[in-house]
Amino acid sequence: MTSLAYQPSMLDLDDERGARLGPLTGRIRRHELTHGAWVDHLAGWVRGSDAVLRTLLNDVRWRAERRTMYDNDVAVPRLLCWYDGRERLPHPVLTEARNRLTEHYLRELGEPFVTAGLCLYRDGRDSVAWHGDTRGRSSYLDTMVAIVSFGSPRPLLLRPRGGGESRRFLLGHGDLVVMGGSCQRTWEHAVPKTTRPVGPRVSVQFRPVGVA
Ligand SMILES: O=C(O)CCC(=O)C(=O)O
Repeated sequence: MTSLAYQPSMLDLDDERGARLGPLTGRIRRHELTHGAWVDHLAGWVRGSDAVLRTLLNDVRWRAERRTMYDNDVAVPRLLCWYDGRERLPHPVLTEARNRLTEHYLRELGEPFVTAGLCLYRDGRDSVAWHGDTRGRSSYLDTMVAIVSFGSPRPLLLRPRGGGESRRFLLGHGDLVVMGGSCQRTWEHAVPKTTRPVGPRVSVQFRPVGVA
């Protein structure tokens, strides 16, 4: 799957050493939000991310889903693939990322990251509407959702439930964000559609068991 709009990362162009992760400690920056929510952000955590994108586009068994909206059956505007923690992830750097995130956050989170939800935004028409990941334990407990992004950057917007100043993180090319604390219950997030020409972006979300 290719796109004329896709611009490779300048950081990745001359990277011949394959995909690898940079350090987290001392590099990842915490943004405190309201109501006990926070977002950690680290740009370019995965080096060599364009090669990972190519593997994900070619090897993942992407699934189109449909949902009912106002009595109509509509296509979900992105492709999906879910790993429940038992299957091998589609690129070894994802397994390493999950291990490194678990190691880094274990004291604060109290449990490992296990599941991986993959979403493919094929172009600017794909999107996800405002929501919190509130299925499961995240509806009543603080938790974390870590997102590693590959491909063309798209903005992840966050806004407090009930109103207030929103935040924007442009995510692609190996960037990492971790939404933590009460973020899934007290804030919402979205990736809006855009009319700008953008290539594919894959979002990989790591979550603890029972959080969705
Ligand atoms: O594209 C992203 O990184 C956000 C994905 C997301 O919010 C979700 O799948 O729940």
